[in-house]
Amino acid sequence: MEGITSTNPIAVGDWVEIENQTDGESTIITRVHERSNYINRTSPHNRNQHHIVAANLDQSLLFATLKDPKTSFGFIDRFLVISEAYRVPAIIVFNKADLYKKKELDKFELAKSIYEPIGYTVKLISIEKTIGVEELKELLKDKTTLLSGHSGVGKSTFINYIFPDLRLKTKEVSGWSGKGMHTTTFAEMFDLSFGGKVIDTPGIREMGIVDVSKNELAHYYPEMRAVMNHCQFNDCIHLDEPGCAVKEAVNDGSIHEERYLSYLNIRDTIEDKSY
Ligand SMILES: Nc1nc2c(ncn2[C@@H]2O[C@H](COP(=O)(O)OP(=O)(O)OP(=O)(O)O)[C@@H](O)[C@H]2O)c(=O)[nH]1
Ligand SMILES: [Mg+2]
Ligand SMILES: [Zn+2]
Repeated sequence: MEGITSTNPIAVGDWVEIENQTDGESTIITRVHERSNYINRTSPHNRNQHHIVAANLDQSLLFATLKDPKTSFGFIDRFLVISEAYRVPAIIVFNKADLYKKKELDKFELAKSIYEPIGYTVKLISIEKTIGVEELKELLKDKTTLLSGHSGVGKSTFINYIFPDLRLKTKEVSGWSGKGMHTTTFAEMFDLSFGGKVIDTPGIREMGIVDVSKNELAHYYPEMRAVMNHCQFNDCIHLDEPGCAVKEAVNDGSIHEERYLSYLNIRDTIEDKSY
């Protein structure tokens, strides 16, 4: 894609070949093996650059919280679109259950009712109170897993739970903004003693979508993908075309309205380049 460059030609998770230099001190990377997949997003510093978050992933755990800080469904949807686009299965984990009152628990139930029927696993955990964390740990076995989410949602706290000797830096969510300061500053991969690898990453504020055009966005909503071949026009973009199966499904409630609204929202934020 013209004008777009990657800020990191090598990402965590890449398999590389190295060569020791004759000086006996330095090592150079001579080759990066082809990636089975990767997650790419716009660089937080420059919209025209992209940043490969990680490569060769079996799954991603999206850490979300409904309190301190709040993760919006819009953010979750952007993350899911990216995961679909790069074919990385995503699991949504709501952490800090110990802080949830009725309002947050209702919100969690709503999330479950939106995301589970369309194929995503949704979990409620509290690392603080050790609720649900053992089961989550089991999901990591023999897989390479990316941990993602806003800053302050507990990604490093989860890694510390798995590796008690590691003592990664974690930090209280800063009070004034409700958003955590970024405590983890670079992506790092850890080998699990029971098989598999897990990658801790710095918190993300915005999931900038690259490599997805306006017109293919609906393909990355599994529930839309499932019905869109019944649209009257095969170039239907599900806005207000006649005979649109997606709109029909939204009207009869089989596609959740929140998801359709997020589709419209995300669609608006995608710039059409040379597609
Ligand atoms: N109440 C509560 N606090 C938690 C829980 N899990 C983590 N925290 C706290 O949340 C704060 C942020 O946790 P971190 O693990 O640093 O968050 P992070 O996602 O790694 O943040 P970045 O590295 O900035 O992306 C810390 O003060 C943790 O102790 C939980 O289950 N309940
Ligand atoms: Mg961290
Ligand atoms: Zn349609």
